Amino acid sequence: MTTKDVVTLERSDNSSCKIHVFGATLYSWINKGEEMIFVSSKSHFDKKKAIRGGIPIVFPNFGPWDLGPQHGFARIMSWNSTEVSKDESSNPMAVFNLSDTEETRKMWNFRHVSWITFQLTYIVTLLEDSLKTDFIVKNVDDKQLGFTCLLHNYFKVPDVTKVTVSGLNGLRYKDKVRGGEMFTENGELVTVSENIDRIYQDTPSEHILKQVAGGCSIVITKTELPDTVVWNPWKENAASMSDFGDDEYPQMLCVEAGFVAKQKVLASDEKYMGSQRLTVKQVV
Ligand code: TA6
Repeated sequence: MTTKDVVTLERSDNSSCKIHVFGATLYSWINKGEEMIFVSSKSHFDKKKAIRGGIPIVFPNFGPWDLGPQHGFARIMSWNSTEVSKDESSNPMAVFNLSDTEETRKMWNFRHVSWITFQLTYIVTLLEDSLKTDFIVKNVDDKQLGFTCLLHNYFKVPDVTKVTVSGLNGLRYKDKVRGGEMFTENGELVTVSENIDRIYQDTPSEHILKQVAGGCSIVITKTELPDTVVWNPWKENAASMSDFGDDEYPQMLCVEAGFVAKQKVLASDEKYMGSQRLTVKQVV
C-alpha cells in the first residue's frame, strides 16, 4: 500500500483516522491514542479483496449477489479522493466519490454517482469525540434504480463476550446462523458467546455498545439506515477465512448500520443519504 492510497485526517488532540482509497475503506480510527477499529493482521491491502476490517462500504447489494461479488462492488473499487478539508471548528473531513464505470455497468447497468464523507468532530461542551460517515447515492440514469447498502463497521474490542449492544429488544431479526429464519429479540441487551449473524429490521436511530476498545462505550446514531446487522464469525468460521487470524475473533464485533431488509429505490435524478455518527463515551 503506497502513501497515495491513504488519506489521513488528524485533530490536534491525538485523534486521527486513516482511510484506504480502495473501497473508500476507513481502516483506522484512533481516538485519544486508542485504536477503535478492528483490522485482521491477515487482511489484504492489495486492491483485489475487501479489507478484513475497518468500515467497508457495502453497495449496491448487501450479501450474496447474482450480478457480482458478495456485498457489491463499492468496497473493492478505487474511489477518487476529491477533498480533504477542515470545517470552521477545524474538524477534518475527507470526501471520496465513485461513479458508474464500464465495469460496474456490466454487472449493474445503472448510471449513478456515489460519495462517502468521513469527518472527525469534537463537541467541546460535551467533551465528546465522534466520527461521522455519510453515504450518498444519486441516480443519474433515466430509469429508477434500487439498491441495498450498509456501513460494515468492525469494532475493536478487548473481549467480545463482555460487549453489550442496546436498542434491539423486541425487534424482528433474520438469523443467518439458524437457516435465515425470523425471530424476535427478547434480550434488553444483545451479548455474544458464539457465532452470531443477525439482520435486525426497523431498528432505532441509536445503539450503545459497551466495553469496546479501551473499555469505552460507542454510541451509534444513524439516519436513513433502518436496519442493523450484528456479526461475529466465531472460531470455526474465522479459521475458514484466509484473511482472518485464527485467534482474532474475540477481539472484534461488527455492528453495521444499513438499508438492507428491503431495497431503497431512487427515481431518476433522486438522491439518497444514509449517515452514522460514532461517538466515544469515556467510562467514568
Ligand atoms: O455483515 C455480516 C456478513 O454478511 C456475514 O454474513 C459475513 O459474510 C460478513 O458479512 C463478511 O462478509 P465478507 O464477504 O466480507 O467475508
